Amino acid sequence: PSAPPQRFNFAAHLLNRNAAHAQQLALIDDNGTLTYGALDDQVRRCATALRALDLRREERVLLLMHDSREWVVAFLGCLYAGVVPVAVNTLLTADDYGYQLRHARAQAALVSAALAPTLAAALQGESHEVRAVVVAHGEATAALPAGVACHTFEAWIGAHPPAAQAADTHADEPAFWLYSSGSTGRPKGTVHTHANPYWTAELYGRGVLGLTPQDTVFSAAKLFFAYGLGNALSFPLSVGATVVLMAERPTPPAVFARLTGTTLTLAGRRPTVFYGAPTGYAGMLAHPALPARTEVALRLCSSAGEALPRDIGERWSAHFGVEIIDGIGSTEMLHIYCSNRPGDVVYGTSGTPVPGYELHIRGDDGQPLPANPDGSIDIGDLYVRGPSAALLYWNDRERSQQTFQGTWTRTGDKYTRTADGRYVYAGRNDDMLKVSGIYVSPFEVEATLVRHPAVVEAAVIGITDADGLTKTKAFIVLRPGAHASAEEIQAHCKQHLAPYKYPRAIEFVDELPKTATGKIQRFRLREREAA
Ligand code: 3SK
Repeated sequence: PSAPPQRFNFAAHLLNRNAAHAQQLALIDDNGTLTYGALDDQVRRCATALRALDLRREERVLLLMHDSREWVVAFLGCLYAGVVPVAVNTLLTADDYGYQLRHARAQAALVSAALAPTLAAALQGESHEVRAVVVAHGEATAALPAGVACHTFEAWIGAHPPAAQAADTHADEPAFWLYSSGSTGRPKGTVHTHANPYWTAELYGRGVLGLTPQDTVFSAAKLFFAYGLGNALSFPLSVGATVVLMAERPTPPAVFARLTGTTLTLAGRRPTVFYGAPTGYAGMLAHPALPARTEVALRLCSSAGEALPRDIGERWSAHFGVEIIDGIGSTEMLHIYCSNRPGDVVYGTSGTPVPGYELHIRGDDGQPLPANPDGSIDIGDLYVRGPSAALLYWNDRERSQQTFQGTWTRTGDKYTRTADGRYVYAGRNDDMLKVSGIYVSPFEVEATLVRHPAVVEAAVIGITDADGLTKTKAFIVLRPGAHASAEEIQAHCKQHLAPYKYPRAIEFVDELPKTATGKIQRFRLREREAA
């Protein structure tokens, strides 16, 4: 594909690409549908409405919404206006949102009504700069602080005419942020440009998945994840396909209802492309209501988030007669840069570099490891080079420099390469754990565990379940004479942390293995589990 022009606005690019088929369905969510013509109208109205809030180019707006037509309109409206949406995980705590609002210096927030109470709690205190909140999917149910104007999404958009012109943005100008977690410290504000989603859509959405206007796509991964944003926004809208959006959690029954087209708004339309994560595929395969092959219309499935165990891929293909295209991507690269290919899938591998990206496996000296005589490469650190890398982590020179090294990006993953050139995941080179495809820092969980009054010390590691997937396990030392059940400790974590971070298994121990200087030896716990 050719590079985008120097003056390039990704939202305007999507609207222009679809101008000729205004009647085609763009979005189907739980409450209704939107054609490409109506999407164009709403995005441009949203841009005017944002400008009317006095938001200026490059100012940030928090986007905290459940997947819906409004999410897409809000995101593209911001880009069209040159305002920068900061799309955040809907599963976090008020404390997390408070940090993100201050860190991004968000001037406004766009929120689903169900999430408005958490946002309102995050807005307590003086240190944020939010002047307006726009509530979608109902009315705000919680009082916002004085001085913060409140609007209702539909009326707010409806009150403004469509903007005639998109902001004249540069292809390399910040377009949006996503937050990426690290093993320590606060999450990193990862700044992406207008050109970056263009590249991922061309190189992976079109180049690898081969999406066409005839496709109907459905992603279990939500839009606030880089994976979901490509799956259900940049890729399908770049080719004029139809997107199915779902607000609720992607439980097996919820996903089955969409795959079989049995919700009210789908009315029989069935996705041709499904994107999930390994834990979701494993959960569906184990579910008694798994639809028959004849009930779905899939031509292709995609997986990312963590390495797809071979057995899950093989069982899914045997049942549905379609391949799962497993790949590896990152928030920093915006989407998948190494992937299997339709018709050329080797389960248990992440495939080969997506054309447009280059990979290195580097040794401890930072140099690419030489290939062995048979062409294989031993284990090392994976680096990637390609046109969709983020610019930087906001206000964090140190971590930016560790990750974005000139034209190369350090992925934090360890990989090997087979003799026939396929990349095989071999773990992380930091302590991060991927649980259900989402990063969890063991240190953050440990810090929460020791806030429980009965806990003296805790260590959290990743363990592998029967499906070959990673789950968290906490080893806990209780205070002498104190009592606490595993369920109570888990409830404590769900209360003080984003609930998905709670440890799935708990073992009470008398002491934790430590070095002579008192450092917890997590590797000994891992060895014990593996034995
Ligand atoms: O986890 C992944 O493999 C991934 C894929 C696409 C986009 C973002 C991520 C983190």
